[in-house]
Amino acid sequence: MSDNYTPPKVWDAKSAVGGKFSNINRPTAGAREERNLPVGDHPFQLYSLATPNGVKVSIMFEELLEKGIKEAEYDAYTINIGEGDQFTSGFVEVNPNSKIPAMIDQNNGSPIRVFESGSILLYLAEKFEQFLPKNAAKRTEVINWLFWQVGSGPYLGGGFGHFFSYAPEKLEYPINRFAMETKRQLDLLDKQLKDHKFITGDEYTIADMAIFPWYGALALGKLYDNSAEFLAVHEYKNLQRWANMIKDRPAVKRGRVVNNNWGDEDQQLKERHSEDDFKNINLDNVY
Ligand SMILES: N[C@@H](CCC(=O)N[C@@H](CS)C(=O)NCC(=O)O)C(=O)O
Repeated sequence: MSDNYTPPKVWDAKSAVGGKFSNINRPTAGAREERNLPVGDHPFQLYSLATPNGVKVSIMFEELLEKGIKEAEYDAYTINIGEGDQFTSGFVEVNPNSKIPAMIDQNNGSPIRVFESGSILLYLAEKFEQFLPKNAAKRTEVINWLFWQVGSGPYLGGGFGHFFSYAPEKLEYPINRFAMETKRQLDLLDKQLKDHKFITGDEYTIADMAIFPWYGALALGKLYDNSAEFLAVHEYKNLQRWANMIKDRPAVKRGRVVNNNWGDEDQQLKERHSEDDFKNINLDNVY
């Protein structure tokens, strides 16, 4: 790699190596291996990993169950994206885009596949009529912020987080570019949360569930080593207040450990099939 890169006339995949996760990247879509996914007995099958995008959905399931909605019972299986599980034929049938999270609603024998974290949150919110207001203006505002998160998150994750933590060398230009945008997003959320208890008002909704695992975790110093200091996240007081409120929700703590396969053993629930599975998990310190 050099400081003065001149792009060739036609890009060549062989030259695009380096950095965390680069070993699984290829410029083609589709299955690389024949392998079926496991299927449990519950109405919903979740194929995921405890990354910020993944935990949005496990938090939603745990919040539905916390409300006593037994029809939201789910089996969760870990998709190890570092090992390429997302490129197996079974996973690609559920999500042709090969990214977690992906879900099947068994729907009494007429399965419906749902992929993209935002789409899954909306699907479950509509199915159970929870965490999404019925009033048109309020509902639209929740969807505005849900789409904001799925559109903005990649600047934080794929942009700032990638160049700050994962890239093979520290490069000033992309770190500056994405730190600028990330700080702007943090300021936006801080301003929004100044006169709103939750993201869109007095109600906790799927917008909070989508935004917390990224921007809440960043504000709490749980994303990308040393980034909290670098981005001075303590300055965003309203965001801090909201993040500290959301992190203490029991369903958020449970959702965070589902499909977690790294860190302390007592915070890893690789498969989740019932509430009993949390018995050996320490939920005190997950965020
Ligand atoms: N827009 C997608 C993004 C999903 C996504 O980027 N998932 C990552 C993990 S956080 C993934 O599966 N990466 C595997 C890969 O890129 O091969 C969503 O919100 O669901």
